[in-house]
Parts: sequence; C-alpha cells; structure tokens
Amino acid sequence: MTLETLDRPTDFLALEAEYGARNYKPLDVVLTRGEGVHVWDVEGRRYLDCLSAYSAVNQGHCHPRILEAMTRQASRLTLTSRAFRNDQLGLFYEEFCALTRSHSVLPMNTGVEAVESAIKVARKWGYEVKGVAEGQAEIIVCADNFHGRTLSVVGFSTDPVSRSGFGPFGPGFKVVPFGDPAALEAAITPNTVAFLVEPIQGEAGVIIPPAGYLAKARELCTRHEVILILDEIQTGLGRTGRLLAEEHEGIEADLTLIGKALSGGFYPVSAVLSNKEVLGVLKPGEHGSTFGGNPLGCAVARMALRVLVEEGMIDNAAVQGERLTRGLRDLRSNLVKDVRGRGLMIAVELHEAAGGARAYCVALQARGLLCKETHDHTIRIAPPLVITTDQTDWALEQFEAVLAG
Ligand code: IF1
Repeated sequence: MTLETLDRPTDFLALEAEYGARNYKPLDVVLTRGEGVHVWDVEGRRYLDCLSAYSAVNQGHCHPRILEAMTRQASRLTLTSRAFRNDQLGLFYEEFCALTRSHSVLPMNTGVEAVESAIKVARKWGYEVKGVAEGQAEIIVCADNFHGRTLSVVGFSTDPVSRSGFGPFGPGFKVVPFGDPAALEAAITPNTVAFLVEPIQGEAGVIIPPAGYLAKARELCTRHEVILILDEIQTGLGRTGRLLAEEHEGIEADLTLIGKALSGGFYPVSAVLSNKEVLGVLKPGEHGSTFGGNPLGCAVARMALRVLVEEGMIDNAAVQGERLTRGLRDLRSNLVKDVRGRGLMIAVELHEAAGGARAYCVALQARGLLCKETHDHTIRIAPPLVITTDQTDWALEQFEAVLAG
C-alpha cells in the first residue's frame, strides 16, 4: 500500500475486516478525536465516553497537562533502557510511593506484565523467605477473575472464552470462589505463597464482594504468611472514588498492581507496588523490560498521578458515581435486574427477557453515549472521572430513554 492511498475516503470497517485479526467485536463507531469526557467519530458526531478505554483514561481524553508532559519529555529523551539511568525514574518512584504509601516500585508496561511480575516475585519470595520447597509454590486466585491475556494468566482463568484452546498451561494455581473467606482459608496450605484478587471484579460484571471480605482476606494472609496481591489495574487510581479500592476496607495489600490510568491513556505504563520487602527478592538480571521505567513513561505517569490528585478527580468520582448510581436505580425500568457500583465503576444488569445488553449499547450509541456490554446481559458504565454534574444528568436522560419500559 502506498501512502497516497491513505488519503482516499476510507471504509475503516472494511479495512479492519480484511486485514485484522478477528479477536474483537467492537461497536461500529470509528473514533478520531477525544477531549475530556467526549470522543468524536470520523463523521464528526460527538459521544460521551462511558467506557474510558476500560478505565485507562480516568483523567479524560488527551488531558492537556499530560499531553504537555509527554511532548516535552518526547522531545528530550524517550528511552534509555535500564542499562543506564534516567532522570525521570527516581522522581516517579518517589512521588508514586509517597502517594500510595508504598516502599518500592517495579515499573513495567502493560497490566498483565505487572501481574506476571507479581507472580514471579511472590514465588521467589516463597522459596527464599517463606521456605517453600523448590517448584511447589501455590498461588490462590478467584473464579471469574480477569488479570490479562498471557499464557500463565489465562491458564488460571475460569472463562472458557479466554482460556480454551491455548493450553497446555503451567501448574501452581488454585481457584476459589470470589467473596468467600472460608473457601480461601480452606485452600491455604504451607505451600501457598500468594492470594491474587481484584478488589471488585471488573470483567466478571462489576462484582462487589460482601463487606469485610478483603479485610478478612488480609487477616488470613497475614496469619498464614501469604502475600496479598491486589490487582487494582482497573479499580485503582480513583475509579471507585478512592485512590485505591483497598481503602474502602481500610487495608493494605503486600503487592498492588497498577496499570491503565497510570498513564492517563497516553502510553502503556504499569507497576507493581510493594508494601513489604517482597520486591527485595529480585536481584540484578533476574527480571526486567526494555521499556519498563523509561523516561517518557515515567514523565507521563508522574503527570497522570498529579492531575488525578490536584484536579480533584478522585472525590469527583465518588460524588458523580453516587449520583449516577442513584439515578440509574431510580429509573425503575422493568428491564433492569440490578444496578451496582462503587464510585464511577458501575454496572446495569438487565433481565434475560431484555434480550441482551448489546442492543441497548447500540441504542445508546445512536443517542451519543458510548458504553460496552460485558458478558451478555450487563452494561458497564465507567466515564472519565472528570465528568460534571450536567454531563452525569445528561447521561441519565439517555439511559432513561433507552431503558424505558
Ligand atoms: C482486553 C476486560 C476490562 C484488568 C485487570 C489486568 C488487566 C486488565 C483487572 C490486564 C485488563 C482490559 C483488557 C482489555 C479489556 C479490559 C477489560 F473486559 F477484558 F476485562 F477492563 F474489564 N487486570 N483489562 O481489567 O491489563 O495487560 O490489558 O494492560 O481487551 O483484553 P493489560
């Protein structure tokens, strides 16, 4: 293909269908621009984004201060590799630790790399500190988890769509029901090194565990010398109305996984935060990444964290989340089975008789609001945390119109 052919009127859907892997089924909307809570399609139509790239753009699309930090750093220095040092990494560490009250940081890129890294360090900690016999380490995970797409991670998924056909998988994982502390306790053995869990299960349909579950899990992990790993890749950085979802239960994880909004959607940046000396088991050469900790990513992440705090986005998520959830509950639509959420991580589950959530997402799209179904019957609603009261009320009007009945 020559470059000129890119200038002709383009059938974007046909191009994707012809050349792309078919691993997604997106809504048929082709976006070209974003600003704050809004995105625009190639025909100039404006939409309120109620997905936020699965919570990666909590700070709103193309946040001007993050853009400025990115372009400034991009014109200075982008990548050094970790063979050399750079003048952004230490500052990123210091600011991120101060904000989250953590002791150390392992920088990576995508969310699933943070998950993989945590699994590696938890196992190594198990062998070197807890004294588990080599090769025997067990990690407990929850049914209906979503932690990413790599082989080891889909190997302990219970979702056949994510898992089937990709084996063989490695051993070392045990699955327990989510929200059940007794099942967790029963699964712990002397070989258990870690319990990996999402504070709220996102992909499973915004499943909020019973009150006290995480506190109880914290207590069990401490008592049995098990590392508590919280995957806050989706729940973290303000989404639930707190900086971290763990704060709702007043606990601290040993390892916290952060991704997505750590870059405000500009660039893949993830990290493992360590609150115990677990990361200390890694010695030079034992783990790494070409791009992890690069100066561009660090500069972007520093500003992404800064605007989240300085611009009051976390409190706004709590306030608007409350308003949106209450408004959705007040719709009293016959189609709606359940409305649940914390902060701006919200789900509307429809009755089976409604015929599936996808059609309602398409109807919302026609009214200028973008959201995505999860599984068949649930609409996931997660706008950028900069949404205003007027925009929240406008969104509610659209939900009311589409879910009337
Ligand atoms: C896709 C879902 C959301 C995550 C948690 C780790 C990761 C994710 C809790 C991995 C990623 C993404 C992946 C994206 C869709 C999206 C998703 F529907 F698949 F489940 F958000 F709800 N832990 N979630 O939610 O992070 O490696 O992707 O950076 O299409 O796979 P990643």
